[in-house]
Amino acid sequence: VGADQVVTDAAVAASFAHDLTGRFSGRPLLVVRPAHTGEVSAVLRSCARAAVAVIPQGGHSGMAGGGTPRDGEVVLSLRRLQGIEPLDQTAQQITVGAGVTLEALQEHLRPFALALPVDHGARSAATIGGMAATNAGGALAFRHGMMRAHVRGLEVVLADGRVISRLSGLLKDNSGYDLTSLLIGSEGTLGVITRVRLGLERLLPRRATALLALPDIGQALEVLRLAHESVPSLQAIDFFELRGLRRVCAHLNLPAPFRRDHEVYLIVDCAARSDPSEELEVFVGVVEDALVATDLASRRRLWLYRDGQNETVNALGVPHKLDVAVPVSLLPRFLGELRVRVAEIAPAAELIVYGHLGDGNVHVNILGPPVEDVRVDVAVLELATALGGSISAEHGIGLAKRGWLPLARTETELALMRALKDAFDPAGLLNPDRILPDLDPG
Ligand code: 2HG
Ligand code: ZN
Repeated sequence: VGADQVVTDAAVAASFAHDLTGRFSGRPLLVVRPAHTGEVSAVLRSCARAAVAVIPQGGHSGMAGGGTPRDGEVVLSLRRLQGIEPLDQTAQQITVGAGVTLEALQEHLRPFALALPVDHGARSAATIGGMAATNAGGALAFRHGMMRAHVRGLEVVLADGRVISRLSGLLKDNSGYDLTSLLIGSEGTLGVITRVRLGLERLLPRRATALLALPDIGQALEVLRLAHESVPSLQAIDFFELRGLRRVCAHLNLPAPFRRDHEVYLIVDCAARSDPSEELEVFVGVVEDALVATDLASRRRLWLYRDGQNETVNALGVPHKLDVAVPVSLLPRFLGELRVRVAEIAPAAELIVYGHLGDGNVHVNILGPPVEDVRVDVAVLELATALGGSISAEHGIGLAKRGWLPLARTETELALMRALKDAFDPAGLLNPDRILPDLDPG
């Protein structure tokens, strides 16, 4: 890759070695920055020969320790894989290098009035390769699905350097097992994604965003029901609470959005061919207060109250960060029991909760208890599981939750996952110990 693309200087390597939450960090052996698939393949062959562990890394905006090195691992940074291939306007698809950021792709596609219908607050850092490897979700997922729904093909380098490439973009391809699609959501444990073919959607020109104030989460579900019934332009419906709002306003120096406080807030995003704000009138009478914006700058200002939550929490300390999902109708019960359990275990803890209402994805952030004290983590994951939910909605398992995977998966499923890992990476050098828990010695 050239000597200048191998970073051994500890101070420089450190910038690849600390995650956003402040929870995970390591001292990598080195950071290597290949520029194309051939170089990725050569790097992986060398690492296999030397039997060193490799951790593939994109924009490093993940929150589960899936992309943060531990001591002695080689960071394989994919950020230089920046190619954007010509847009296929007939198929409405595009192939891009793994290192292209979501924001760069959005800017590239805007003049064509097209977009990848996956979006989230980390758009300036997150790369398309990393988003495919983690099956990224975000606020549009309840309407458009997660990354998996939009990946039409992948090029992947295996742990021993062999390359598989399925980039023709066929929607219909049932010629045997769909091997590359196993890579989606595999968090760098099965292979390294180098190119991604994406299906795109037409950008709808007229937009409206509403910030709605509500007395409780039960009423938020009533808004969701109404939205499904009579707001066909709905693209996103996220929620947050008063405690989080107060923290965001203080941290980002924002004015309170309404004259008085409310318990729960929803941010609703709509897109259509003609002005969708009229559709929002259906909420009058159901909400306690509302603000509506149609121009980009005002819409962004409203979203800051929601998208600023993650940054604000991280600035307050190292949180216990639990990304879970529960069936939407059980959200009031989940949030009620969550508060009781956390108060029992850690009475002084601060609980900041927000997330994606439409798909029951709750971001539980708990500040106060030391990171090693995992009693609150266990309580949250067990509660979500007991209600038929998931221990990881959109952030993945990484290092953060591998010990708890048996809560979510049966022995049979875990055995199949281990067999897949062995088939793809028999020496166990790719992102070792991420996702899969240690084998029970008994
Ligand atoms: C979001 O929805 C991100 O803001 C981050 O998924 C979630 O801060 C979090 O826990
Ligand atoms: Zn989220």
